[in-house]
Amino acid sequence: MKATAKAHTNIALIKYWGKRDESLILPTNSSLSLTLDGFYTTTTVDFQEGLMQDRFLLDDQPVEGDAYHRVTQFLNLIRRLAGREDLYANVRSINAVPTAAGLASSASGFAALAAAGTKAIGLELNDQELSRLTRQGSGSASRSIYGGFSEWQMGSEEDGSDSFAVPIASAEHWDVRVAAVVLSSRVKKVSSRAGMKRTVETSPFYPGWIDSISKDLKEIKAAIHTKDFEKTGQIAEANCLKMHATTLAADPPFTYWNDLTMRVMQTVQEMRANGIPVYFTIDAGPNVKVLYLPEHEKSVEKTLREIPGVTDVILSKPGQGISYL
Ligand code: 2P0
Repeated sequence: MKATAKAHTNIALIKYWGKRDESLILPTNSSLSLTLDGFYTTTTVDFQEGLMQDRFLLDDQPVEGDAYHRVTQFLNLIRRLAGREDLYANVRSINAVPTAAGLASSASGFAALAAAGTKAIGLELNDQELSRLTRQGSGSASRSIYGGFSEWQMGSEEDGSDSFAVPIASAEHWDVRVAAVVLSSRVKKVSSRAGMKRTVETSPFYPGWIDSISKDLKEIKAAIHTKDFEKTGQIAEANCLKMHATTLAADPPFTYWNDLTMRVMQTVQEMRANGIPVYFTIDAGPNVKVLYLPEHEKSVEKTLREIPGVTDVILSKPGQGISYL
């Protein structure tokens, strides 16, 4: 009972920042992302009779500890859904997500695991059901079921039945590019899980964040549909700054930025002042992702690479949703 699936990671333009239920992974706000072609995970799940426990190989290395635990917990959900709690699996994942790029490999990782695992055990889930299940592995992964732009609708049910992602526009709809600017491969000090929890619990700015989401979402969806790059970029950049502002007001306060993060942000704003439409967004780490259009690729890449302290710039197009190999 074996299946292989490939999933791409995604970059949030409207950020997921906060949970209302930590075990079911239910968010306090809806979010919207672009799936990226350049970063993906390929996972094979092989359920076998007679195995005594799950085994998880990541890039051919056996994984133990927390990461192993998250995978077996997620396989438990699949086993329970299929009524096959007697089966264990060999799981083999290959990550084509440079960890140093600061793009969440948990998004592509759990999306590929969910797709391969459910298929291997014989479940036939539609995209919505698959997204809802994937959400319980990692929130942002729920959006990686689809290619192009997708929205994770937070839902309101306590059991999470209405919290899943839906497609907004395909990868073919609009060729918006993303440059991942690599600054640092240091392990982040505050994980996104811990960071969002502290922010929800202590930041006086958090209610302001929540209040602003529905307007951002409504406006960015309209801008994506009409391919209004300036509008899309402005909303994404402002949404990112708002998310990061909430962490500065947390107790104890923290930030994911370092000096180079600021430098890249300023360079992006300078490029814009010089007439090149580019916008930044930043997740729970110091690296910056830059949104641009294909016609500006050469100049954007060159300018970003010239910033002292930038170690790499990785370019990506919109990517596809889940596929089975
Ligand atoms: C996002 N991030 O929307 C936001 C923006 C980081 C900043 O989703 O706890 O790994 O597994 O649900 O999805 C990172 O958090 O968190 C994240 P869990 P996840 O992409």
